[in-house]
Amino acid sequence: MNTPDYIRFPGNTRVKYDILYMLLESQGRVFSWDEIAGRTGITVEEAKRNIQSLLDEGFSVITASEAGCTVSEGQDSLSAPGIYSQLRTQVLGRQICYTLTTASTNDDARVLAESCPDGTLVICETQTKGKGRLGRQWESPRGGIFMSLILKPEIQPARIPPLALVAGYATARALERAGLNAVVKWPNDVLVQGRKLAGILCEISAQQGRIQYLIVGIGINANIPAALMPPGVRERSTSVLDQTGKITDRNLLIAGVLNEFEPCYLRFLESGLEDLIPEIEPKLAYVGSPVMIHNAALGSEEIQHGILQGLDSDGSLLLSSSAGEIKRFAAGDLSLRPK
Ligand code: BT5
Repeated sequence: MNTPDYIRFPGNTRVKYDILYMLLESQGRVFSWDEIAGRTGITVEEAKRNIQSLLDEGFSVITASEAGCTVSEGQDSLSAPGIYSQLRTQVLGRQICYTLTTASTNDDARVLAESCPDGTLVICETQTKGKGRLGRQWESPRGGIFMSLILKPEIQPARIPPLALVAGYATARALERAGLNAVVKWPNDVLVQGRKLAGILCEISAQQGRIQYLIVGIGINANIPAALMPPGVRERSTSVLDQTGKITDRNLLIAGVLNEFEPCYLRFLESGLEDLIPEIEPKLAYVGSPVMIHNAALGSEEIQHGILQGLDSDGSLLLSSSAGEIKRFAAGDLSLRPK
């Protein structure tokens, strides 16, 4: 499989992206052609060709005229330098692979994993075949966050399933910092006001009982009005924009997710989920409420009912039956709904 033309930061950044980030970092300021050329060490003609190439690539936030170029203020655009400047991590996101549009960042991350270090972040502006679990689709219009982390932990593959919950928890905390009351819906969703705002898809590649790499894909409805989602998704989803009424800084939110996720991930590698449960459980949706759980792979006859009690030490969900019996459900292909 071929991945689209990813730009690696730091790495193979081309001059046109240096120009783009210069404009993005000083939104509202007009850069003359001479200044652009002087700052990037190219001729004015080359500067014009590079700007045209960015416009052809879809960066319509740029306005070019005889006087020079600008990005008007308040534009929402992903930028690797914009993410770096807000990162407080040691490993996660220290390399960023960026492209404008692709089928799925998770699929590309699998290919990039061969040549990229642990912690690499793969991001894009839109996905044409965004993936959910079990072959489901993830709606990925522009304005959302589509990010995949390449991780290379040295732990047993069997310990990985609860990691989606940890990533969901980190995402919920980052959303909280953005002013939202976010909760984690076992096993892989983030909800705000009962609607889905983010989803996690973890994929693993293992050989002979050893993890080669792990991909943690996170989709967040940032600056997308849920009304633009197709019927069926629209009614059950929400976005940061819908919740706050404001365009959010996606670079800040991405850095926020990584800043929250890294310490949790390191603790998870060190001591498993158990250590994190006291923090995650209070953020778990539907605790104490009646829920139903079904195995999407097996069909509706597999539906089970109960009161959601919390998490077992391995991340399994605990439900109590009307007879008071406690049942455990391992993440697998299960979906949870309020009753
Ligand atoms: C998920 O699956 O929630 C995992 C989503 C992971 C997406 C990220 S984006 C970056 C990376 N690259 C990828 O290709 N994927 C990852 P699941 O639990 O199966 O939920 C999928 C269901 O959520 C769909 O069947 C819809 O009902 C609903 N849905 C689809 N798009 C949505 C959206 N943008 N917002 C809210 N709900 C959505």
